Amino acid sequence: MATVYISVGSNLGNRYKNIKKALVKIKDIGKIIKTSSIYLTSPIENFNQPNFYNCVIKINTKLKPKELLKKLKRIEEMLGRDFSKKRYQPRVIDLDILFYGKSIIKEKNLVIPHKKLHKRKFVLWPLNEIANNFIHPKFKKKIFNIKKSLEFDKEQKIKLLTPAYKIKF
Ligand code: PH2
Ligand code: MG
Ligand code: MG
Repeated sequence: MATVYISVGSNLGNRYKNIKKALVKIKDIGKIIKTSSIYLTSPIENFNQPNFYNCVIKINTKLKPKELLKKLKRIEEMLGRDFSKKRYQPRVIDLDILFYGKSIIKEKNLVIPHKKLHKRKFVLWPLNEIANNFIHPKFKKKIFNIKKSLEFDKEQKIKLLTPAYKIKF
């Protein structure tokens, strides 16, 4: 059994419902242990797209990393994600594996820990809520310390939505 952190994002259609639907589907592939609040975040990489709803969840799963990736892609597909479009376009749902236990994996289609998580407020803020003491297996730094290094970044906007937006399981 592995403990996995997954980043969940949506900026197309009913963002809250999309996240909720994704979590319902994720329950079929693992046990959801924790969910962060949902945050309203400004887009990064492609600035010319709608704001995102983002959260992070912690699950326990028996699936191996590759199998998990495949199932998450399948869920994105079931929710109507259009894979024909080029990168960084608005998406119904995006499910990214952040950490798979303490594993470090470098394969063509799967890099764990997620390559950019340490640069992204939309990952670190919700992640810090549920895993502030988790140690990044590559950088050997705790999440709350990585988060600190981004606190002065004024470009990336992030706002906590009301606690009512926290999805409980
Ligand atoms: N995902 C991206 C690129 N930019 N920006 C925000 N705020 N939230 C995201 O989930 C996000 C993004 C690529 O997956
Ligand atoms: Mg992503
Ligand atoms: Mg993705």
